[in-house]
Amino acid sequence: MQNEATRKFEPPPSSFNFGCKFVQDLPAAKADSKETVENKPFISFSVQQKLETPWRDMKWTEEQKTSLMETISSYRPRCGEGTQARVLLLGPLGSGKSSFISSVQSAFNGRVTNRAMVGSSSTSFTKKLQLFNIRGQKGEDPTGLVLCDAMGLGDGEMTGLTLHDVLSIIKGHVPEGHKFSPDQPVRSETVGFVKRPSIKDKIHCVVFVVDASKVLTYPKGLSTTFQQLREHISDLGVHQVALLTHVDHLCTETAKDVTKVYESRVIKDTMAKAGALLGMSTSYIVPVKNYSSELDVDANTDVLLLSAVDHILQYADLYFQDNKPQNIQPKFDL
Ligand SMILES: Nc1nc2c(ncn2[C@@H]2O[C@H](COP(=O)(O)OP(=O)(O)OP(=O)(O)O)[C@@H](O)[C@H]2O)c(=O)[nH]1
Ligand SMILES: [Mg+2]
Repeated sequence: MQNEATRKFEPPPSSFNFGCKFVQDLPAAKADSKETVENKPFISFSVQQKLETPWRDMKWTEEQKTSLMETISSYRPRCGEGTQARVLLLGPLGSGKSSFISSVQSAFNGRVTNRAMVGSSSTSFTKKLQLFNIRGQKGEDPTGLVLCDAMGLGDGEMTGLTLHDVLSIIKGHVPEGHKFSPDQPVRSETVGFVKRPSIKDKIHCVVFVVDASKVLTYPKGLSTTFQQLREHISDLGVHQVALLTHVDHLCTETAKDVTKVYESRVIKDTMAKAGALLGMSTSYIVPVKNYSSELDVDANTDVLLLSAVDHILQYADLYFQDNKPQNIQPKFDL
């Protein structure tokens, strides 16, 4: 096995960067996907839109919320004292990565807080690698979960996170607070570069975040980007799941009452399309509604958000199962 620590870290050849041009790939009339989506009327919950039986089972109860909070708060990776599961959120700009982090923390705090800065911008609003220790209820000690926020995947040739920088984060080389710049890839000379990352520094699960209301209008190149990312991330032994955000933009009934999410045909169909976009089975994808304009938390929205965290932790835990100390120690025959 190659020794990561002794190998000099060099940026890979330029062909390693994403070749796709995102918005530029689209014909002029479609280039502003935002406008196309925002002008699209809400899809009403007609008879055809409502499914006879929910496509996934979910308990929308206060007990379920409490139980999910306890499961998440008590989760600790089985990999030595102090290690937390580091989960990296990746997705196009504006897909809701920072909002998800803030929403999860809001669910635990019992009030809506803007922990990770949320915003809208023509380039990614988030520019730095930021790590968020998720805290349990009422400021309890940190849970075993750290959500990592980074720049959105590019919307042009020279904007957004490059494949090289994504892989550098996952391998644990990128220091917290590093400001990404597509023309300055992370390298061993980068300030704070972590030369010999330990398991604590690495990413243990990647979560792709896509906006449900844009799944059909995302540039064609995005699918290639996801495919490239998934191949390289899988090679590093890191499991991947996905979040389908903005489900409230797809279906009015779900916007009014989030418990309708698994009864909505349009959301179910969009999940399948998101699966095709990401190149992953829908069993890895969960819908969420992030807090955006709300001032107060809602128990059902919390259940959906916390279920997503539970789903993520199951896949993060696989990393620790796959990399148990006995699995990486050489075996000697005595
Ligand atoms: N209605 C609704 N709005 C959302 C949802 N998730 C995010 N938003 C809004 O979408 C916009 C972008 O959200 P962000 O969380 O900043 O997205 P991001 O992926 O972090 O974006 P960058 O940092 O620019 O890459 C904000 O105005 C959010 O309030 C959602 O599930 N529903
Ligand atoms: Mg952000």
